Amino acid sequence: TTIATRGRTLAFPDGFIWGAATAAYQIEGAASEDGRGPSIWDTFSRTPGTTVGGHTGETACDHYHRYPADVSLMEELGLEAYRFSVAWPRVQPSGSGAVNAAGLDFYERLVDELLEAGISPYVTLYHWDLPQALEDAGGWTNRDTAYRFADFSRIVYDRLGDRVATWMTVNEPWVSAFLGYGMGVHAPGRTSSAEAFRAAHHLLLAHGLSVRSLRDAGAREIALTLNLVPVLTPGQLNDPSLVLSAQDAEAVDRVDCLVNRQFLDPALRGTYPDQVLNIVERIAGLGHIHDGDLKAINQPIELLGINYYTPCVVRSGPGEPANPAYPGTEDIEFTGAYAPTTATGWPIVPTGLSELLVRLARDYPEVGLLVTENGAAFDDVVSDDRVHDADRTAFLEGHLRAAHAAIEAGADLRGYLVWSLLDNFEWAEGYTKRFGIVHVDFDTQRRLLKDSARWYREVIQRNGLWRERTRRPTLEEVA
Ligand code: PNW
Repeated sequence: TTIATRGRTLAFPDGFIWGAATAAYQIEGAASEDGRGPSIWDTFSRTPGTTVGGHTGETACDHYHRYPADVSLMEELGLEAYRFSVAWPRVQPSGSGAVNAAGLDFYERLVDELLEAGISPYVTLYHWDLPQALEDAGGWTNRDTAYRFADFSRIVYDRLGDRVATWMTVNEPWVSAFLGYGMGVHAPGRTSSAEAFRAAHHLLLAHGLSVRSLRDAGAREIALTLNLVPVLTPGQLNDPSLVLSAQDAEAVDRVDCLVNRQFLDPALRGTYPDQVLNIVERIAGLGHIHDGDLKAINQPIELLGINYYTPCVVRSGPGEPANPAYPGTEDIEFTGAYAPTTATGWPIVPTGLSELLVRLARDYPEVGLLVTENGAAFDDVVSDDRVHDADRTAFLEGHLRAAHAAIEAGADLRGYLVWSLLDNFEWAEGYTKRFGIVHVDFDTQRRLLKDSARWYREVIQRNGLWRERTRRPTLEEVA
């Protein structure tokens, strides 16, 4: 890829895709309307003590009713792509069998509205809202759920496949498995490391079976979306060329295997790393990994979706218990990074994105890359109908510069989707963490473009950044 320098513009490649992302349960609301069945996030968020303030996605951004105005907003921003997810329990209220026509109708209306506005729909088939009936039968710890997901994928494809070009299977299986079944901080709120590993494998199997059924039906562009995390030591944060001790190198490799390669390798190479198999065997046994599964998981795909927020900083720590989110990490210290943080407390490390992209391009050269999520929560303040979220703009600019550097280093990065279009239901954090480039007043449902959205619109228009860093406003301009 060659990138032209156009005057003062730091240009992205021609055809680079600019967009934004959301997920069904985080924005739709209308949780009990038009025949939608309950999902594990309805059950979980209605359980006292699970989400901040007891918040649920019952109403969220009311996008289910307001989608035409929301698509107009996207058009106003000049978005070229919009990634959203299909709520499985809207389409199949009990996760298998009967199809709810009203559910499919909604996504058809949304897709048509997007196409009319010239925006490409990017469809995620699973963004965490498992039908409760399937959870009652074991959820992702039950192998059968993977087969049900392949059926559901086909049902959605059959309705929208003539209009949707890009299909994403499961979003962030690591989060579903380890925060949902291991730590219990996400739905379904179970706390078993063994179940988390089984869930992870079945989510991968679901991906593979879904790719197969989408492909059979004619899908041409299919992606797996992973939360990918550069893993490094505190020393490497300051000096990337630092040579690690054998113990620190082992700590980094083990965490990298658990969070990244546990998913990348099966999907893109058809293997589990030995380090992962050893840990899975010790904690969960290997009985749930059947002959032929890795072959089923390793289906050719066109795109890898990368959700990047923050790196994972670790070093050797003899005697440390395992981090509950990462079973198998005994004797490793999770130090965190000494860096400014966002409102979720996540350190801001834009170079993590370039390192990640360059590494993926090197280790998995066959697959195209797409940033499917990147963004940040900050404590926004509305005044005079404006949100001066300079911190978010700086976050996005820093990460886009990092993405640009990775492209220059040869990474086949096709596009960038900001998380998120709208402030929304941020899972366990409820509505207290705002990731949107568009502000939402959850009392009135009024939308307001933040300064970051206006900035992003200009970036899209010029297909690039400014050579010089965005000028900070003077005090007078802020006043
Ligand atoms: C991702 N963690 O979730 C999801 O794909 C989005 O739905 C979500 O809104 C976004 O990132 C921001 O959080 C994550 O605690 C949630 O490690 C939690 C974690 C990671 C990703």
